[in-house]
Parts: sequence; C-alpha cells; structure tokens
Amino acid sequence: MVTETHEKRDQLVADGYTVIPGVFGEALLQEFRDWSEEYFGQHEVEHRYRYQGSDVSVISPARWARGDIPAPRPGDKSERILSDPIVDKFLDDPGLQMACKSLQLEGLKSAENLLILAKPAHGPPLYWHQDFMNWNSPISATPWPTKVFLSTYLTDTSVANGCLRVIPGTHLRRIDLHDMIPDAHGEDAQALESLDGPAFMEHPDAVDLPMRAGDMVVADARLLHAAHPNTTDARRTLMLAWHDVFPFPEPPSWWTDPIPTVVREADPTVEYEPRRSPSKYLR
Ligand SMILES: O=C(O)CCC(=O)C(=O)O
Ligand SMILES: [Fe+2]
Repeated sequence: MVTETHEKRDQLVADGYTVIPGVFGEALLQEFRDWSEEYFGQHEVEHRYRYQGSDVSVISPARWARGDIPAPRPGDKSERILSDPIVDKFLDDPGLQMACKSLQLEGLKSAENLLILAKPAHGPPLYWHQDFMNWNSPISATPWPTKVFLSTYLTDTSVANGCLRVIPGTHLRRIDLHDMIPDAHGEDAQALESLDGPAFMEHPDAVDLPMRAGDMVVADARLLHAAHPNTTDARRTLMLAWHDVFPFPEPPSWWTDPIPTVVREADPTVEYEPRRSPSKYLR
C-alpha cells in the first residue's frame, strides 16, 4: 500500500500527472451531474469556448463574499462566473483529501473555485496546451509541481467521448510541439480554425487517459495535454480545481534529488510578469 502511494507521487513528479481511482462517490457525482446539466440547460456556450467545450468558473461562497471575483472576459454574453456552494463539496470531499494526503501534497491551497469544462455531444477536440502562467519566474524550474489541477469526469471517458491525453514528462522537458502551439485559452487558441494544424496533431509520445467517473487526475500545470473529440451523443463533463502546492521555494519535505541552482538561489519576494509560453527555464 505504501509502495503504491509513492508510485503515484513519483509518477506525478516524473511524468507530470497521476490518476487515483475511485475518489468521488456516486452520490456526489450525481449531484455534480444534476448541477451541471441544469446549468447547461440554462446557458449557451459561446463559439470561442468550443475547444474547451465550456469554461465556467464557479466560485466558493467564501471567496465570493471577500469580493475576490474575476472579471468576465470582454464580450462574454453568457454568465460564466458565478458562486455556488457546490465548490466546497468538491474541495472538502473526504476522498479528495485522502488522495492528496496519500500523494504527500504539502501546503496545498485551492483557488476556491471549480471550473466546469464540458464537451458537448459531437464537440471538437481540445488543442495541445499547458496551463502554467508564471514562466518568467524561476518557480517554473522546480523539478516538483507548484501548481496542479485536481479533476474528475462525471462520466466514464474513452477515446470516443473525448478523454484526456497527455505527453508525459513535458512539464520538465521541452519538445518540438512547445514551439508549434499558441498560448493556452487565449485569442489565438480560440481562433484556431483547422483541426489539421500542430495544435491538434497525433503526437507519437501522446498517451490517452481513459478514466472512470469519479477517478481523480492530478496534473502539473506545466504538462502538455489535450482531449479527443466527443464523437458520442452524450455530454462529457469535467470538474477541475486549481491548487498551489509546495510553497516556493521550499522543496517537498520528502525531496532527495538535487535542487537546480536557479531554484536554490531564487528570491521568493520578487514578482514576475505573468507569462504563458515556456521560457529558458524549460530545458
Ligand atoms: O477537457 C479536458 O479534458 C481538459 C481541459 C483542459 O485541460 C483545459 O480546459 O485547460
Ligand atoms: Fe488544461
């Protein structure tokens, strides 16, 4: 059991992701399904979010009460940012807490929101991208994760209905594809017209990650990932929560490998301009 635990932890570090089976129970999954189906019954997803399938941010009531509310994107017609207690049911879930503990994720701090990314029936694929936004900072050079997403799918996923795909190791290692794709989720990505371009390519190192509903995938924000198109008649919905982990520049308490000089000598008080495209810190 202990060995298994370390295997997943070490996979997250080395490959940039890991999947923990059976984290969320059926009753909670059903609540998430009811909630999201009601939302999609009442809101239309705009064309520019077609590759993500939707990009809805549900903010926890506590964060909302603090007035810490992100601005809508210019031109958003549909309500995409809202508050609902459903967020806390996800974040406080005992299965999630136990899984994070078994992975020895230290200093875990949620963004107190939940992204609903739903690929509709016959929805297109999601382009290759990574979600890290701080590439100017030496934080992007840590050999351990500092930002992760925790997500679960509300249906079983497969290549047929748009399962997740990853390219293992690309959170730490630059490959050809890094220089061939637009920044994630910005105007250039949303404007992609052809599914024949590099952002949708069949990469030889890609790994499909079919999952059961309620499994939890934990992935490093720097990892290249994508999703297959949904060729079925049913919506494929995913709930995703961003978390900071291992507060920079401290390594995990269990870290034994060398620590890069740029990380060891970093001044954690310096703030850097956000940057979505990988820098010299990705080798
Ligand atoms: O749809 C998925 O499976 C992944 C979504 C994702 O990675 C994103 O929207 O950034
Ligand atoms: Fe992503």
